[in-house]
Amino acid sequence: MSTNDENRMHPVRSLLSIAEGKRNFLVLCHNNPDPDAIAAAAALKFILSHEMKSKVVIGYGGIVGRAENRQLIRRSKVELTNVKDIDFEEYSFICLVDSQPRSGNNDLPRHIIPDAVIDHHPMRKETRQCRFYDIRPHYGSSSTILTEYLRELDIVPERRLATALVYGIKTDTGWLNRSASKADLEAFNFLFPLISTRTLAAIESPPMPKSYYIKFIDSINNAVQYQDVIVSDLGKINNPDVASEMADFLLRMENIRWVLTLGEYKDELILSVRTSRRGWWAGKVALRILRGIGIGGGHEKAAGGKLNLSGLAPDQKQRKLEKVIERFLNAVGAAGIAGRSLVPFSPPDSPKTNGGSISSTVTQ
Ligand SMILES: [Mn+2]
Repeated sequence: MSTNDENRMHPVRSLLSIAEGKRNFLVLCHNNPDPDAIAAAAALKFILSHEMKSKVVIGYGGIVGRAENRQLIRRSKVELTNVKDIDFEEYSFICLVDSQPRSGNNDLPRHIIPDAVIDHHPMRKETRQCRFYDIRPHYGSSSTILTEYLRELDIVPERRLATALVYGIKTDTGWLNRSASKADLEAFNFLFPLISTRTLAAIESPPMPKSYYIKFIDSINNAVQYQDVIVSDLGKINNPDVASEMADFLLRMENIRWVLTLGEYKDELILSVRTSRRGWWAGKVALRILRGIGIGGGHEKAAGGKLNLSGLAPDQKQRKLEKVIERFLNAVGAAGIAGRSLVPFSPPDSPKTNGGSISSTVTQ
């Protein structure tokens, strides 16, 4: 555990003691929040409103993309407020959850030092300036940290919150199989008898939009295989979570150990890295391929990042994309391997040429 010294023994008590006397609380998730961020924020909101008898707002930047995540919010009745409707100056206590200051994945204004940070990503030096921080990179999820806080306070979470926390642990650890520790298993075992399995099932299989199915076509058609590595350029995507959804999907292919997916969302190139290898490789690779050109990071087997494309002409965008792919192939030891299209034949109706130039298979 990497916490301020006085926090080490009873982190939640330290958190509550520095929150004493404050009135308006903001719990801020990372952008495009995932189930772990949503559930951990909901648990922290519960703790703060229960113990401090004060108003607590959960904020997030970006959008909630995945249908599962929207279903989680609906079924767990978690209220989230987009940062565009948040005036940060209104809050006397700001807590970052599942994210850290200046990590590039949250919309906290740069001049604000949050009062508290709770996260399970690797420690950042900016976090040490905060009055309270509880950073546990060896944990599989932030939901696990928050479950421990509830237990420390003898709070038995009600069904909806327990269900959300289980889903948060489940998605960040792939049913306790990915980057999970003994603490994650213990939190899971504590929560599981308290959940609604019917709600959990409803969260896991919501109705999917048609665009979701159509994106599979691009992710397969545009996939290039380099032995046990797949790279797929998804073209334009309608929400940033599509990159990770398609990366998860492609990683399940037999004999594939690495996947990189890339997608253009608004003015950014979003990328997602997945591996079945153990040992923090995904996070390291994401950092390496984005060094100096973007921001990113992640966990043992799943990571991601983004780089800015605003103001770039199409050929400049293309060069950036190629640079990312080249760095990725270098980082995973696939440089020099000839890539082959995953699909061994062109779809019957795809045009082969376009006015003499080779047409892209990116269909938008
Ligand atoms: Mn997380």
